[in-house]
Amino acid sequence: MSAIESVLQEHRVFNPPEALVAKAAISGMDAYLKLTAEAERDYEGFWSRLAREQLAWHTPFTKGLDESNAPFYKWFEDGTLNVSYNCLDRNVEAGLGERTAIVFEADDGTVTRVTYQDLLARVCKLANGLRSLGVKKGDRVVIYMPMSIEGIVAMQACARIGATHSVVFGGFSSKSLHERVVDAGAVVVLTADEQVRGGKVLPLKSIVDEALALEGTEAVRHVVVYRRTGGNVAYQAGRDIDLATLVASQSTTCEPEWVGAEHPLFILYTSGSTGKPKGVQHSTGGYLLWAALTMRWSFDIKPTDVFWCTADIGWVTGHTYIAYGPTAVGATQVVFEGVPTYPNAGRFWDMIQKHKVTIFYTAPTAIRSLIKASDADPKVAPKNYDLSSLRILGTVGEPINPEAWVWYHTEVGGGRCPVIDTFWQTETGGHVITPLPGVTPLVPGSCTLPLPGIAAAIVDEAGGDVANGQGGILVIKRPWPSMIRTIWNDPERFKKSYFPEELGGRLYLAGDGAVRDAERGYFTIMGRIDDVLNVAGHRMGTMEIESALVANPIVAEAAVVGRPDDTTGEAICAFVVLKQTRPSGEDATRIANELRAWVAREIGPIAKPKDIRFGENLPKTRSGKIMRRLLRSLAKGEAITQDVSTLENPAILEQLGEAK
Ligand code: 6R9
Repeated sequence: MSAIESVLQEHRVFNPPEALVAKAAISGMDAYLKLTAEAERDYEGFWSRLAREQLAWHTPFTKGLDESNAPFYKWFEDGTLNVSYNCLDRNVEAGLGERTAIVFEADDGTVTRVTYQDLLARVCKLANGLRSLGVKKGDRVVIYMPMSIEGIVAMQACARIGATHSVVFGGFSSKSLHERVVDAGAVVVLTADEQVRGGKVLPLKSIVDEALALEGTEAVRHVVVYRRTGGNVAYQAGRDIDLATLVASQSTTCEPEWVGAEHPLFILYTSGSTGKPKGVQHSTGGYLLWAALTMRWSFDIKPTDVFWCTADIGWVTGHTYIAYGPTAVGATQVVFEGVPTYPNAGRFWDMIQKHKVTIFYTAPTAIRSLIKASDADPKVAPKNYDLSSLRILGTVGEPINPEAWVWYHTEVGGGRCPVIDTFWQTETGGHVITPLPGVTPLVPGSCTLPLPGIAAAIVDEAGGDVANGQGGILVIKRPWPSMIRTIWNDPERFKKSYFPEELGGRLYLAGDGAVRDAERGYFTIMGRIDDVLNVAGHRMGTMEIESALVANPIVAEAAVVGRPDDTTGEAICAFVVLKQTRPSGEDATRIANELRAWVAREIGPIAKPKDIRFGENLPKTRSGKIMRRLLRSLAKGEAITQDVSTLENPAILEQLGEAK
């Protein structure tokens, strides 16, 4: 049975716990429906009310939504505010200065606590430091840092002075980093000497040096280095400076730069269906509204909670639910440097027990790998730990299969904690379709219903509505405050990718297939419908990996597809034609390993193909199109039942069936 069939046949329903409903921010289905009706009645007024309630404005806005240049929508445009002021000063002014903002646990288990007062002081010092390097409002700053207090401070410091940050995940290669630094036109790069994950020390600064040695990076004036390990790294005189040196003499206060609500808070690169990553540009006001609102709505955050999102700041989840959301609502959060399997696969449970985590937010791929690990070694199973502090669980990044959902609910949540399956994307800024802990009866594998005001729908290829029970294309019919504003440097691509003419030019195209069930209208996401793979919750473009492979001098041609994988959701499978004759036996294994290492260097280890298969050619139609559908069947190991009569070279299928 396929994953989607198993969700659609899922009849177990888990009602929200009474005690939770009683105290929830949105309490009961009637309260949800009331908000939905309010948005329906007065869409602009609804979001304006929430923006006034949730955020501190320096200058109030007078208009909610501006649609005059659609699909380049603007929200709260004439209002001014500052994100760092909202996340830090506002909490301190409200008397929360002594509250713990961050409980940081390092890879080796060392714990550091930072209060809101401390965090504000550290952010101000770095903000002043950046200003002293000449960084101004609107300048771009690339952050290539490990999970750390400093990483969050760096993001908040940029926000404080109105610099637009672009965080690049620390697992990306120098080439990927270079591409992003150039596209963003960064003037400063913030990094660390090294990073520590799973007991291993990995380079960062040397990768920055490699990236900046490549062409087109002349705009980068300074590299600021956080000393994480104290390892021996090269410094370029005049360009590189230690973070500690930069902030040493800086003041602990710093006047925030008041920016317009549409000012770009950040650019975050994500994969699309071409080889070039897209710089998703987010706003200040609408984005921050979402970060705060969804902490309250989806996670029902309370002053007594200890929130833990296990994402990395290099991904959007680490932006909205680590750097901005928890701080915007004055929450206490755990931030973790390491990996879930070090020193053993009980690490998450141990940390939940130790820090009395109440809301835990992780990815299905982590859950699935921890299920496997605790099957193999019962000592690391959640039942060996006291997880009674937990009250809400969340998941994000990819569809969660019902088996993993039920395990999470039962073994981790003790059957008490709602599992909040939050569907969203880099482009949506925060949750868009998600259950609410005090509202929604849960069905394992379904992300249930849109947030109030989110006009999610399923349409066919012409943009027409599709009946419940029938699959189709997931769209959002009206603009919402935290939506992507544009693709940095490429507004045309923004329009084409997200508001395609084929769908009428006004529907936001998510890029996922979905279905609503007939009974409740609940949404289930069926996965990407474009050339984007989701490997362990990481978005990877097939074209990006193909371009990396063909950049190798021995490769003539390559095609990349995904195939289902028990742990990572999808796995990368590459079909490769070499310039030399097709290798076999040990030769093939050796070359496959070389190509994996090559892709790791070109993009990053997350893009390494799991399977590499060599052929003398790829299956093509007579007009020369690669038949990807056939490749997907081959990757899965399925018998080919499709019509192959249009295939130029049917004999190739047999060769490509063998994995290396
Ligand atoms: C936040 C994030 C977005 C893509 C998205 C979809 C998949 C995310 C999901 C989910 C099913 C969920 N996705 N959450 N699929 N259920 N709860 O992951 O952003 O990295 O941009 O990925 O991830 O395919 O289109 P991003």
